[in-house]
Amino acid sequence: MSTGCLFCNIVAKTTPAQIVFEDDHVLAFRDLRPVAPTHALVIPRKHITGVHDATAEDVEMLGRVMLAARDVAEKLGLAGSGYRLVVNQGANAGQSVLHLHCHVLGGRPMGWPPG
Ligand code: DGP
Repeated sequence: MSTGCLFCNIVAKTTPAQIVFEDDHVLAFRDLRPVAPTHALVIPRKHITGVHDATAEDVEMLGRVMLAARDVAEKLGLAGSGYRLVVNQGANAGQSVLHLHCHVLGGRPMGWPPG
């Protein structure tokens, strides 16, 4: 828990969110500003600012985030059509919330390279 962290507050449920999945390690909820017909975020309960701050101790947590993202995509009906998982790191990637999160995006075709 990091004081003042928006996503820690969602984990603590002091800030409301539309939760779509949770277990002992991760939480998934709808993005407040969706950029695709389906847009959810998967976060670890543990506070870590981003993937660049992960260490070897975080290997299991990172795997859990990825598998939860897969499960969320399945639950939200994206498995058949496909989906994109995105982890933004730092300013050039547009990371705006400094608590590691994986975007689950789907419901429309997506271009490559990303903008
Ligand atoms: P990023 O730009 O990768 O740091 O993504 C942060 C995302 O978090 C962005 O898509 C909007 C979303 N977001 C910001 N504030 C809130 C909030 O209070 N609730 C929810 N559900 N999503 C939020």
